[in-house]
Amino acid sequence: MNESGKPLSSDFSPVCRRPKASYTCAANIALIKYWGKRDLELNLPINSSISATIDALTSRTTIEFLDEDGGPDELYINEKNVTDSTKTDRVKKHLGVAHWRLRMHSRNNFPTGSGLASSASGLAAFVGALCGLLEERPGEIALEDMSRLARIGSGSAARSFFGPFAYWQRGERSDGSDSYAHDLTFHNDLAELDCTALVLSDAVKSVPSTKGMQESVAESPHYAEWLEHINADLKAMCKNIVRGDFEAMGALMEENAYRMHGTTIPPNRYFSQETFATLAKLKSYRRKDGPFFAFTMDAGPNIKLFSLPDATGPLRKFLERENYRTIAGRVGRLHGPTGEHLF
Ligand code: 2P0
Repeated sequence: MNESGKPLSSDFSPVCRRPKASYTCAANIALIKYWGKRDLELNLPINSSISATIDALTSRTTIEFLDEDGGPDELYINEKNVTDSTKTDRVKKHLGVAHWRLRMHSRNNFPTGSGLASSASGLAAFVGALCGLLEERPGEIALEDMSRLARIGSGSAARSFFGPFAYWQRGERSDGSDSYAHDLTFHNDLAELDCTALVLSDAVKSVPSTKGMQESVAESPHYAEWLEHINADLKAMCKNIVRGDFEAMGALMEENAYRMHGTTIPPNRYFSQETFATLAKLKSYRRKDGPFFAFTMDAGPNIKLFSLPDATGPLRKFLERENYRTIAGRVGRLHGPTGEHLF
C-alpha cells in the first residue's frame, strides 16, 4: 500500500464510498511500555513507548456500512457478539461518523484479551477497514492519521501500522494531533529477531489496561519512579535498536517491564503463580546453559520471549520439553487492505 498518503485536512468530511471493506493488521509488543494516560477521551499517554510488531499475531476486520440513521452497531469478535463498543464508538465520534450504523467482524488468530495485544491489532484493523470505506484509492489516508485514529480506540494500536520497531511519541498538544507512531531506524541484525509468546492462560484479563493504568497513576508510590526512568529508557532503547545490541535491549526490556508491573495496585497484579514459576524456570535455564533471550509481560499473565535466530531453536526445544503452549512469531510489519472486499 502507499505509505505516504495525504494527511487528513481539518475540513475533512467523511463520505462512505463502498459498502464493505476489510483490513488486516499485526499485533505489537511493547519493549518500553505505555503506562498511564493524561487524557482518557483522546487516549493521550503520559509517556512515549517503543514496540516490536509481530507478524504472526494478526487481526482481520471487515466492516459493512448498514445505514446513516444511527442505532447500535453490530460487533463480533471471533464470531461472538460483543455489546461493549466503547472503543470503536470513540473512533467513529472523532472521525465524525458516529451516526453511521456498522456491522463489524473481527477475527484474531491468537487468544483475545489475555495480554497478547489483541486490542492493538484489533483496533488498528478496525481503523484500517473504516478508512477503507472512505478512501477513493487504497493508501489515500496517511498512516500517521490512521495511527492517531487507532490511538483513540486503544493506545497501543497506534503502533501497529509500523514495524519491525515502532515509536509512539506522546506528543505535547492537548488535542492529540502530535500523538502518533512512526517507524524506528534499526540495525539489520535485528531484522529477523524472533518472538515466542508463552500462552499460560487465554482467559480474558480481569483488570482492563485502562483501569490498571488509572490506578497506578492515582495510587502507586512507585509511579514517580516509573516517570523518573522513562526518558532514559526510551533513549537507551532507541540507541540499542540502532546499534543492534540485543543483549542491552533484552536487559532493558526486562527492567522496564518489571518497573511497569511494580506500579500496579497491588504490584505485579497481572502476574499469576504460573507467571512467577515460569519466569524462575526461564531465568535458571538462561543462567545455566541456555542461549540468550529476553522476556516481557503486558496486562496479563502471559510472557513473550525475544531471541536472535541462532538462539530460537534451542529455546523453543526447551519450551517444548517443558510442555509450554507457544505461538511462534518474528518481528516484522504486516498491515493492509485484505480479502474479497479489496477495492
Ligand atoms: C503497551 N499495554 O505499551 C502497554 C504495556 C499493556 C502493558 O498498551 O486503555 O489496550 O486501550 O489505551 O492499548 C495495553 O493497553 O490500552 C497496553 P488502552 P491498551 O503495550
